[in-house]
Amino acid sequence: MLVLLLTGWSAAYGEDGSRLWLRLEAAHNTATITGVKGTAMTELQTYWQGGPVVLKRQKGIARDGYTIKSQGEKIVIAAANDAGLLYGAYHLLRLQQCTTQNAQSIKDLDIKEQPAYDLRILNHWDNPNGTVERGFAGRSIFLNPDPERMKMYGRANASIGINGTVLNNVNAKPEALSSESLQKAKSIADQLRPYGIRVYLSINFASPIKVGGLKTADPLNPDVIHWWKDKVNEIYKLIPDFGGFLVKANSEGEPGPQDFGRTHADGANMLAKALQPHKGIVMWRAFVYAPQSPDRANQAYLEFMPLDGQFADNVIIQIKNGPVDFQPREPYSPLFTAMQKTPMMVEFQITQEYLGAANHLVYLAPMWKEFFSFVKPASLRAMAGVANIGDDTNWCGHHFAQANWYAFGRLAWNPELTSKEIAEEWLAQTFSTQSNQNSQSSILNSQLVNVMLDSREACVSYMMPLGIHHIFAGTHHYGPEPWYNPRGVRADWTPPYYHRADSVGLGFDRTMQGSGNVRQYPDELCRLYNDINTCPENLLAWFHHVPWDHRMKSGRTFWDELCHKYDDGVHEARHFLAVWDAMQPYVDSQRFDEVQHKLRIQARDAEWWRDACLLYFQTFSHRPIPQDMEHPVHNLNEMMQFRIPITMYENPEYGYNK
Ligand code: GCW
Repeated sequence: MLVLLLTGWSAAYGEDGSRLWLRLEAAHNTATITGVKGTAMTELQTYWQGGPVVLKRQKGIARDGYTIKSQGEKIVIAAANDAGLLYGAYHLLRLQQCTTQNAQSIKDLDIKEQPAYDLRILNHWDNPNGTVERGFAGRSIFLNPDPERMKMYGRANASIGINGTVLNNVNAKPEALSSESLQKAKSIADQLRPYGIRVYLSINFASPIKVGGLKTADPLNPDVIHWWKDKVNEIYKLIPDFGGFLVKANSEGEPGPQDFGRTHADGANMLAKALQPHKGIVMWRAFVYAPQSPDRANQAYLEFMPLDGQFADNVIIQIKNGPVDFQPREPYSPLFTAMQKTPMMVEFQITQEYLGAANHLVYLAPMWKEFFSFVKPASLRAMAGVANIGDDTNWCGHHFAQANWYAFGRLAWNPELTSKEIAEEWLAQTFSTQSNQNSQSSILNSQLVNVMLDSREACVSYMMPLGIHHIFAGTHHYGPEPWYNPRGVRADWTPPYYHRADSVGLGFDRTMQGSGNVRQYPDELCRLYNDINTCPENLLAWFHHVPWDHRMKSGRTFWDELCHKYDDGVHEARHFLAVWDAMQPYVDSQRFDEVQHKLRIQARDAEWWRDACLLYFQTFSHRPIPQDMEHPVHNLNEMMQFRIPITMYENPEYGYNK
């Protein structure tokens, strides 16, 4: 016991990442916490090491918002609801963890916070059999929900303001609505309720047929309407605060209203009507595209714009940040600025399907902030993030992937926070210890904050620079496969559809002369993107078929610039490893080794991406790789033979490794 007390919580529990950023040490002298009882009080009683805190309910504060004020020796947290008190409590605990002094010194507080969005929600792509689609951190935490794990999940989410979770994959199995799964959803909802988190479910649009035994799922058919109403009532009997449905319809083979000659609005509104008496909502995804479409980037706009204004009040259209699919860089989806009369929410992907899975350190806040530099946060109703969580001990597969879960929550609370502020907070909470708390932790934080901030751009450079997109491997999506084009696979699932490399150049012509995609953007951006001389270079090959000899701002040809970008990316990835290696004295050994192992994979993968893409594109450009950069060290034919034998539910152990 004495040893435990002396060495503290962290030594007792080890540093395996299981406590995420909540590496709070149990308070030795319980502080006096008075006022409203509940989870906020319990958390503060357990972990707050400062002076007395009063929790009080106060009208006039926005829902989920709070104030924290010092009054003499006391700190008063006031909120309109329990969730607000809890968020206030976690704010205080965050201050305690981030200060280099002790909590007793936290004074003169005058904080006022309210969330930008009422709904801050995770989407789990978890299947009933425990696999997680694009999950790189093990199996579903909801398969056999472990109460301790659920509690930690609740705490972690509440600590960053997340208040909703969709428990199952948008590729929803009909059995998501069976009595057995609803019982399970109820049990999870009961465990998460104390943390202010509501549960939601993804539904399969054909459920009335597949579960209900009806002949149709036509949203205008009275029996179908009735079936959904009954189902919804059944759910609310079990889960009175159930949040609602997330729907992927008529997309990638999922059923939807179009199968019955109806529109997305008909489908969404029918479900919305069933949920409305219970205050439930429908999040209807705009991720749709037809295999025969000449430009997949055009599709969501074409299907949804004609329906603008036709959706019920409790429907929100959930749109991925980019018009294609979570690529390392895409322009924003033009639906966001086009739709005027429909509530919209953005769907970000926290899990790194296209950004190195759980092997690459890629901090995603800068990517999401880039989106918000085009789409005003206030134009949205809510924010969703595809979770990167599994049953791995450290939850996310990579210790630094935890930062993306963290950043998602913080930005859903306040999209004005900077990537740097969030990274600094996260680092301080995740890596500081008693022994490195002062000057050493600032060395660690200042070095790592730059690695984090530069990591997304580095990833773009070594994977898909200058607007290139969708050139990843088939099925599992890990690593480069710009040549992937097997017979029988739909064209818009193959890289050549996107990169269009030929003897002239590289890239997808989306100008007025091409697919016309630029027209979906506001006039000013349309003109900017349409002209190869004004189009931002980081989106050049997204909007243009760029001639190999096109002159870039640097004075180089497009081909030479492409080569240099790839090579720069490789050097950055190696630099991240070098910075980390120098951090060894300041990081516990387990996490040091695990992150080092991953950074080594990342550096080798970056080389693999560079070599594969440059050697492959060179077969079209017929131009030499510039002398003033490192030349490929791998052989194209060998890389083209290489396959990783995994499914879309696993993290690859490593990439090309010859
Ligand atoms: O990015 C693609 C993924 C699919 C996913 C789909 C979607 C859940 O490759 O695995 O399916 O997007 O968002 O619906």
